[in-house]
Amino acid sequence: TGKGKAPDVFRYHYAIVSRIPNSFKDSSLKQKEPAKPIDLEKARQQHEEYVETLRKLGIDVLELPLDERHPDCVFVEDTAVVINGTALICRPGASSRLGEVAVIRQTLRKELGLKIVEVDNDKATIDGGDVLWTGKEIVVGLSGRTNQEGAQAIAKAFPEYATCMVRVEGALHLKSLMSMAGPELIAVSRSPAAQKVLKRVQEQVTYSYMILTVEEEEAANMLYANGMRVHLPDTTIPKSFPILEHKIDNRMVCDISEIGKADGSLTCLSILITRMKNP
Ligand code: CIR
Repeated sequence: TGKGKAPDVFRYHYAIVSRIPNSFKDSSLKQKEPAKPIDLEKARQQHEEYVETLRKLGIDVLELPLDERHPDCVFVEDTAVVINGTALICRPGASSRLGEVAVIRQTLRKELGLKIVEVDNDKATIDGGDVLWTGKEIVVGLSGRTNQEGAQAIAKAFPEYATCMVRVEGALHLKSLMSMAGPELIAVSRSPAAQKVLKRVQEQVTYSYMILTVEEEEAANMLYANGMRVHLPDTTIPKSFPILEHKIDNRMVCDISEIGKADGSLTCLSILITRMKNP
């Protein structure tokens, strides 16, 4: 599946990433109790390899300096949704993360010249990890981090696309359970939680998609950019790795096991941006 040239919506020229602060080790938010201890040096090394992977895809990567006040700042995906030259600045659902958006807003506006849209409802919360842009429409996960008011703000920010909402349970974000693996191709885990949410997605969407079923939940989050799929290594996803080897081409592997201990996934480590012609 997925041969041929990537359509323009998945062609990216810039990425924003944020370096990992020392506070990431002990103060980042973690779903699992007890949390596994994080090796900070290893996390930073894996992050550098992630940045290197983006550069190999021809993406110009802007690396923000680490911010000790924001232990989760490496997860930039949650702070803004960028589609078609417009950036919606999110209101992250975890209060410790609200302040992360300031530097992102400034970077998107000043360095990248994007049109900035703010959420105009104080009750709205949005984590970008709940926003699945399929290239044709937007699916918003209603999770512990993103609420209905947030989903409405997304629909309002991108009126040119259909937006639908699905309830997400048993996972941090919608994209913890599924992600784009190609044009019109959604990767999703076989897990009961993922299948339940997939059913809701299929009931709500306007367009139809092919499904790539993987085993482990983490395996369903991959980065589809510039015709490549970046996915996790066999050490993290032993059951899904052979499926990916067999079913998709144009693959690259990136290990973020240490960052994964704070629930990080491949998509959550960058904001990907397409250069618009004649802004
Ligand atoms: C958090 O709980 O907010 C972070 N520790 C993990 C955020 C991961 N974000 C994402 O997958 N989009």
